[in-house]
Amino acid sequence: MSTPENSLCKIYIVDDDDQQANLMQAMAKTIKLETEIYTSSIEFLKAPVNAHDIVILDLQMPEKDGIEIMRELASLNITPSFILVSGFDERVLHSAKQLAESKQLNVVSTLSKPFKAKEFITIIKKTHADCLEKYEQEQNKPLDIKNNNNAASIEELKLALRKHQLVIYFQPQVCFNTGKLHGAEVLVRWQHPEKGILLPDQFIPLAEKHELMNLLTEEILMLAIKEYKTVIASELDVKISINLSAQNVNDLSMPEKLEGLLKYNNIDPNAIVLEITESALMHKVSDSLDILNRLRMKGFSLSIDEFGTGYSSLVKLYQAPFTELKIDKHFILSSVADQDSTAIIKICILLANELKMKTVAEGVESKEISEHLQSLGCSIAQGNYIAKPMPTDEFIQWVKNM
Ligand code: G
Ligand code: G
Ligand code: MN
Repeated sequence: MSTPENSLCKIYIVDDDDQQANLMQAMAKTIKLETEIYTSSIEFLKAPVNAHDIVILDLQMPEKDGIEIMRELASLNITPSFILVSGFDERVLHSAKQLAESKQLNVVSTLSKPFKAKEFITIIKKTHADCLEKYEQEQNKPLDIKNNNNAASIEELKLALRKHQLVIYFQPQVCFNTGKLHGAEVLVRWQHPEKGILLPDQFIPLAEKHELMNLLTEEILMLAIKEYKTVIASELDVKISINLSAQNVNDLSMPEKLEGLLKYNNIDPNAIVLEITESALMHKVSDSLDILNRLRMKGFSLSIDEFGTGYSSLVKLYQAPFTELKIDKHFILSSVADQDSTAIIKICILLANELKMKTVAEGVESKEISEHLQSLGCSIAQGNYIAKPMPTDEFIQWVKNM
C-alpha cells in the first residue's frame, strides 16, 4: 500500500483484484497523481475518507460490494466523489449511479471494464482538478453559507407571511420552433431581512410539513395577480404558470375560490397554467380528479410538473385532464450525455403528442441542451440558457428586448 503525498483530494482505489488496482495506480502515476489501494472493502471502510477525496470503486467485491460501501459511507455522511467501475453491463453502472445520487452521493463518472488507459487518465485528471477547485471555492465561501446557517424556522416563515416578505420572480418560457415567448413560470422567493433572498427549497418543505401551504399559496396568488396586472399593463401577451402543492389540491372549493379571485381582478383563467406534481396527486384520487376537472372546465390549463419523477405517472396522465407535460429537469440536464435520459424524454414527447399535450423542458441551461431538445421535438423551453427567473420589471424589459 502506498501513501499519497497530496493529502488534499486523496484518491482511493478500492478493488479486490490487485492486478487491476495496480494497473489503475500506474495509470494515475503517469500524470503524477498518487493513489492509495485497498483490495479489502472492509479495510477501506476504516480509511479517513472525506468529502474532498475521490474513490474509484469496483462494484463487485467479495466482502462488501460497491453498493454496500456507498450505503455505509452515506449513512456516515461521508460524501467523496465516486468513480464507479464494473465488469457488468452499462445499465448496472447507470443504475448504481442513480442509486448513489438518490443518497446525495456524487458519482462523477462510471467505467466499464475493460477500459482504455486514455479514458481512465482523462477521467481521473478532470475529477482531481474539479475536486481541488471545489475545495478552494469552499474555503472562500462566507462563513454563514459554509455553516448552512440559512435554515429558517416555521415561526420566522409565519412572520414573513404577515410581513409580506415573499416576492415572486418570472422565468420566461419560449417556443423551440419560433423562438417566441410562450409564457412565464411564477417562482416564489423569500426576501429575508437578514439572510437575503431565500430559494423555495429553503422554505417550501417547511411550509408543507407544517400545513402552511394553503396560506403560502394564497399569498403567492395575490402577488402573482398583482405582478401579472403590471405585465398586462405593459401590453405583453403572455400566459403565466403557477405551482400548486399537494395541500392545495385537497380543498374541493378551491376551483370556485380561484375563479372568484380572478374574476374580481379581471383576469381570464385561460391565461393561467396551474402546475401540479405527480406526487401531489397521490392521495384521494377522486378528490383531486374532481378539483382538476372543474379547474379545466373553468378555463385553466393544467401542467403535470416534474414528470417522470413521481409514481404511477401513466395512470395520472390517463385519469387527469392535463394540457401540458413538464419533463423533469433531471432528465433534461443529463440528456446530452446520457442516452437513457434521452430515451425517456423521447417517450415523454411521444406520449404528450398522442394525448394532445404540450411538452415543456425545464432546466435548459446550455445551447447543447436546447438544440438537443429541439431536435427531439419538444415544444417549449425553460431554463437559464433562455433566461434566469427575474423580478417583474426586469422580465418586462427582457421581453421587450427579445
Ligand atoms: O425557484 P426554484 O427556482 O429554485 O424553485 C424550486 C422549486 O420550488 C420548483 O421546482 C417549484 O416546484 C417550487 N416552487 C417555486 N415556487 C413555488 C410556488 O410558488 N409554489 C409552490 N408550491 N412551489 C414553488
Ligand atoms: O417547479 P419547477 O420544477 O418547474 O421549477 C423550475 C425549477 O427549475 C426552478 O427551481 C428553477 O430555478 C430551476 N431551473 C430553471 N432553469 C434552470 C436551469 O437552467 N438549470 C437548472 N439546474 N435549474 C433550472
Ligand atoms: Mn414548476
